Amino acid sequence: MTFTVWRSPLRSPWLTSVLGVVLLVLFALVIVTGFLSHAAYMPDLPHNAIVPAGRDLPLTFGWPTSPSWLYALTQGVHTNAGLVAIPFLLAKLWSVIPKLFEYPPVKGLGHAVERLSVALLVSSAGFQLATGVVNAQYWYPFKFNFVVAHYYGAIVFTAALVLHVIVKVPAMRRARATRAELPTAQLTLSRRGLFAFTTAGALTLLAANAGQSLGGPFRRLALFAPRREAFPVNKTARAAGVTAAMVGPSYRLALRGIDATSLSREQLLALPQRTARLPIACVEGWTTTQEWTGVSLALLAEHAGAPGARELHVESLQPRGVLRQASLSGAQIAAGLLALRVNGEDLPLDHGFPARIVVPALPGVHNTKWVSALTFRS
Ligand SMILES: Nc1nc2c(c(=O)[nH]1)N[C@H]1C(S)=C(S)[C@@H](COP(=O)(O)O)O[C@H]1N2
Ligand SMILES: [Mo]
Repeated sequence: MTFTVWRSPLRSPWLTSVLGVVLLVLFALVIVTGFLSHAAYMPDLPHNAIVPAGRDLPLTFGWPTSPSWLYALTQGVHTNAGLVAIPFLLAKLWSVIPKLFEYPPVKGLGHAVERLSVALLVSSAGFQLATGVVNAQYWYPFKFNFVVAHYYGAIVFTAALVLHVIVKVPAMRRARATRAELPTAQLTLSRRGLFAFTTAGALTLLAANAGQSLGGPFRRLALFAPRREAFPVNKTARAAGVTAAMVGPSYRLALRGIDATSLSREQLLALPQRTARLPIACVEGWTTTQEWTGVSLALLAEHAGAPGARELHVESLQPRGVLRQASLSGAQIAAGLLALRVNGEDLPLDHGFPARIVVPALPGVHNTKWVSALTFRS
């Protein structure tokens, strides 16, 4: 028995299963790129752990340093596919809403387990999409750590989705054969109209966001993005607690390896300089590519008496917060820069003056600004 308020003849197992296939493709993209993003953080290195390494899935590997736009691509796909999924998820929930009010609510043990797994799937999908959307708005309104919660949420969501697909494959097979002709007289919207409406919603979200993921001139077109300028500032020096006095003439970069030394900014500028066009690509799904100039990290490792170092611990002048330090792998040391200048000028304070890390294909979060110390380990 169902309530008669749900009268649309558009609802059918066929419609639900078609929307399910679209969502399966989108969610597969979101899940794969999401776990790749976790691996790109290199949580096996100290200070990069977003969940304790002993309690993590064994999914980390040596995230590559080329092509330089690799993280911009994977995270762009992750955030944009997630956004596009929202209208299709809403349409699919609409297509099955009468089932929510089914009577009796539970028909037996199997039915109870199925309903519970659907509840877990819907609530975890809602949690992942909601936290993802506010993160893509650079908004952190909750008390918990976004990255940790979104990661644990992803594990629950992935498990619930796999279970749901296994349980529903037979029903989907049956539904494909049941595409009935609809009684056109009763329709206020055709089936084609429903798909057009849902797709239009998805394309609107995509068009309003994709520009910040593509970067360059496209950033201007991202109407839903909070920052549309070509070279945005994520966290200002002021917000990080970095003052002009801290980066004044008394600034010295501490270099530790076998030897411990320190270099002034003038001494850093006197070393051989390298220039490279490299992106900053944030977990929030935006990217910006600029021309960075500075000293290669491999050369600084030699200065610290640790040529070919396998690990680098980077610390910032920033007094507090988890983002004041990060670790890089041997491959990232070999490919990375300690940038002193950008686009031919001194780094602006908000972009990390006197010196910041820039490594190809690295998530933005590890491109530490206002670097105070580099410790190389072999
Ligand atoms: N010291 C420090 N470095 C930092 C951060 C920070 O908060 N503190 N934010 C990181 C993050 S999350 C990103 S995406 C980039 C953004 O670089 P931008 O502010 O130059 O755009 O800087 C990274 N470096
Ligand atoms: Mo970031």
